[in-house]
Amino acid sequence: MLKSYIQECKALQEKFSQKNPTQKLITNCQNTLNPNDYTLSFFENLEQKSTEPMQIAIVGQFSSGKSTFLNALLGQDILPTGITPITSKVCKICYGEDYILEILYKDGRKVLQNVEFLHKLTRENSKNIDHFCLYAPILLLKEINFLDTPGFNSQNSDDTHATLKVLEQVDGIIWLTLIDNAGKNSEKALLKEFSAHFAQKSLCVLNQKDRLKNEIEIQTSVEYAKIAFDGIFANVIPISAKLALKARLNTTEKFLETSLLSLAHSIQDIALKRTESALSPKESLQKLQELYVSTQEKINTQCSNQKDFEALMQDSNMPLIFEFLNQTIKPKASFAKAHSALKRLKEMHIHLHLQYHKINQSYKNLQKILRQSNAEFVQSCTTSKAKEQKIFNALYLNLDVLLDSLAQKIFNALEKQHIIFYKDTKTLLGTKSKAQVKEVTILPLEKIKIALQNQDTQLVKDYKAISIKIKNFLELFVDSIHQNTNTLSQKIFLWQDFTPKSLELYLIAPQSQALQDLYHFTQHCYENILADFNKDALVATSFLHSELNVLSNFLSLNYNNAIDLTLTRLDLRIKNAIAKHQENQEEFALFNPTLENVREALNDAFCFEQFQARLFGPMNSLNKAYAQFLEQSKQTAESKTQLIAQTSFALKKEIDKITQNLKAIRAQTLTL
Ligand SMILES: Nc1nc2c(ncn2[C@@H]2O[C@H](COP(=O)(O)OP(=O)(O)OP(=O)(O)O)[C@@H](O)[C@H]2O)c(=O)[nH]1
Ligand SMILES: [Mg+2]
Repeated sequence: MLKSYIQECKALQEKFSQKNPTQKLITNCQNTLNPNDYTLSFFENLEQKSTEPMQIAIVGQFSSGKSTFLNALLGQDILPTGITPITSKVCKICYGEDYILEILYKDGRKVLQNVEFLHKLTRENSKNIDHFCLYAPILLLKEINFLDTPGFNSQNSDDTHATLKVLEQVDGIIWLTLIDNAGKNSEKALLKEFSAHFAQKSLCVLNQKDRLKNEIEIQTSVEYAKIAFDGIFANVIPISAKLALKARLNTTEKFLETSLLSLAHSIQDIALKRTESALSPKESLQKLQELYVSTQEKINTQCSNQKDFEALMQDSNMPLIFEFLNQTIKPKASFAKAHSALKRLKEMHIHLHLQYHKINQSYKNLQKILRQSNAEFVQSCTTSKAKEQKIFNALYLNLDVLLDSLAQKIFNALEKQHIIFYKDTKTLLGTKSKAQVKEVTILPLEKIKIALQNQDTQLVKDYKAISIKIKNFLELFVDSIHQNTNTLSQKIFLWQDFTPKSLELYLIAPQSQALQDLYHFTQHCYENILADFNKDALVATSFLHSELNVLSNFLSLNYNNAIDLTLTRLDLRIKNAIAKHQENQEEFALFNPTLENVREALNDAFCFEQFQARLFGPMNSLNKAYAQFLEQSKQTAESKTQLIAQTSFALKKEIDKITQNLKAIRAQTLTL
């Protein structure tokens, strides 16, 4: 297996080393590019085109003598000719070891036939045929292929169509026109359509010059055609295809080809009859004698006519056509092949470069949107936070005022009572207890509790209202945050809509991986980009939601407890102080709560410090929620931008490869 692999590699290397520089460059370019960026047929076609013989189409009005002209070129009366429109299918004439006809059907079938088949064709029985390929053992065909085409201006528009299609693929044309009718406006209009494409590789042939009276008429027609077709053709040559064909069918080579073959047949025939004893020795000798004499006569005629046929050939002007083909077309053929292959290769690379550039640009546009989003988020959050912060602070101040009035109410409810305290004094007679009446503050616990915990009082209603306001504050925040993500979504959806449209114009490689990736990315824009920003918004919202819930629930569920706790603590403190004072008046003072003492007790029971920190402090919950959203969305934008940057980097690498190829193509073009 390894052996066959090595052999395969060697064969490939050998094939590669036989390639000319243009072909090598084509292969290099193909190897460099991403396989999804081109179709195999493009490079196969390109390489084939750069090696195959030059394609020259014989075109002109119907019955101008195109097929006769090609027969004269081939030196064979193969292609059917006639005074009505005859050729209805394109016939490509290429090099082959033998004369053989390949029929290429419209359904893709290929069938080999004798060349005589062409003469049996009718429009009816050739309906399913697309075109023909005629193989002939003529060396010129190794370098130039000719295409016989249906004539223009026949009544069948399909013929004109078939010819126009051929013109898109060939490298040059021979325009064949009647010498006494050349340079008509209709001809010029038709030629102008495609002549620029062929430039100096085209020839105008004025046919049937034998029908004009003399050389002066011929020259007049040539001059007229030269002016009429100015700039379109490399040359204008008057010929007679009919005379040329006649001359070519009667050359000494042709004579030898046919005579030697028939002589061999005749001798073989005599020999056969001799072995079968059908001929006596005398008869056989006589037959040989006759064959000798008739052959001698044919040779004599050929020798005496040879000069006439040579003159006929000169007179037909056909040698000028061969000269043009050999001296003008052939040298240009290889150059033209390489040039056209490089041109197509360059065009393909430029388009591909543009496609990659556009893809990259699309990603860059997205990066720009993401970068801008960050700055826009900061700006919009700063504005909305400034507004919301005032409302947020007001919630805290409301609670503060409410606790103040609660404190006042409790303070006002404190009562004074007179209690007798006994103080022991030591006398000479022993210890003596002395009674002393003192005014003390007491807390009518149950009475205040009932008054403060009555749900119908304005105070309790205000208190509940704060709880609801704190809970509802979240909506404001959610609206502001969504405003940010919605603006970003709109921009991204616009980008998503615009991206495929912006690429339509530059599509050369629809299967390109980079393009497919971009399409996939745009189709999944939400999952790829927006989902994470929405998640950031959700995380910040959830944070604030739980913060506000804690505060709001504390206020709504804990009011009675907090009041209980405040009053019980105050009462205990007062009672403790009285008890201690009872024990030792010097050491322990009575406790007469001030307004501040009451407020402090309320602060404690209501966890006021928590409210202060979460609603008012420098790092209050609103501040934290916004900071969290901005930080998270900044990180999200950065990670997305970085991801896109990686894609962009890979794209740039491809673009660099294409640029390198383009440089090599340009350099190779300069060497031609
Ligand atoms: N007198 C004269 N007749 C010619 C010459 N060349 C061709 N013809 C005749 O012109 C007629 C048309 O020739 P074709 O070769 O069939 O012309 P074509 O351009 O191939 O015609 P379509 O295939 O129908 O478009 C035939 O009868 C030819 O014999 C020429 O040089 N002189
Ligand atoms: Mg023809």
